[in-house]
Amino acid sequence: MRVLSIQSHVAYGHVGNSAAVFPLQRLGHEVWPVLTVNFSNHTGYGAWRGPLIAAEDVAAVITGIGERGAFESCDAILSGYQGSPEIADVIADAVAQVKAANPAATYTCDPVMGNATSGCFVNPAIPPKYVSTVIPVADVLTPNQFELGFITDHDALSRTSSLDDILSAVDEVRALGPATVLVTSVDREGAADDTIEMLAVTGDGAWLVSTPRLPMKANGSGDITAALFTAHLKETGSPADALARTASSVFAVLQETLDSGERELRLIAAQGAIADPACEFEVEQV
Ligand code: PXL
Repeated sequence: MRVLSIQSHVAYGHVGNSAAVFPLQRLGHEVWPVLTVNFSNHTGYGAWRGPLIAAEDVAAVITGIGERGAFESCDAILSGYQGSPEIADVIADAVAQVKAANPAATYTCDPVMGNATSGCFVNPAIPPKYVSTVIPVADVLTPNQFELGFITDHDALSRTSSLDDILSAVDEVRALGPATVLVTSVDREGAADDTIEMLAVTGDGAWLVSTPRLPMKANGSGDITAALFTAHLKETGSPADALARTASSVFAVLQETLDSGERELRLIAAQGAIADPACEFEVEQV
């Protein structure tokens, strides 16, 4: 598979493309990373250095890839952290260009905005652009539960939400365009306190997987989740199998990170669990 991945780059640590590229490569896929920012480190540290990449420069890099005749062989487009709101138009344009060259290509949008613990950590002009410009052209959307609430104006999506509340927000977001939605960090009424869930919904049904909740916050876990789910869904064609593999690998990376005591994801150390997911967690159709 060949993946055009439009996301942030950090020199130190693992978020954005600096989280997504290696797992895709480890699974045997070719990745064309296009950078939206070139930061020293992720913004969770509260301080960082380095530039946002101007929208026209991001567009130029994508145009150059197209001029190599590469779009015909592009199987998937993946986008994550945008940096500035203008990048949304560049992404939508890239999706149109790739799909014109290869109608079978799919676009996965990870609508990076924030999370339940930190709230919204991106430029406030970015979330409306996701809704107006990017989400309508996405085939797969991978919000965490907080982002799903933000997109659908269900600010009330929280630990007290029921599975039905979450499923109806997913229906709303699917009506905007994406046929497949993966909700991460699902934290809902009725689930055990020591677990966290991922929910995949397509036109054919909904599947839930539950993993132990680890006492940690790891920047970049959403970025590897979106990348792995995209790759496994393309490869298997099965949302349930893609969910089982993704949950297994992400849990293993998080467990390895927790055990190490380090702040950055231990992606390299956990590469075996990326290449060969144990699929130890049961996926339940709901
Ligand atoms: O994990 C999302 C992400 C991506 N890119 C950058 C970030 C973050 C989250 O902190 O700072 C640059």
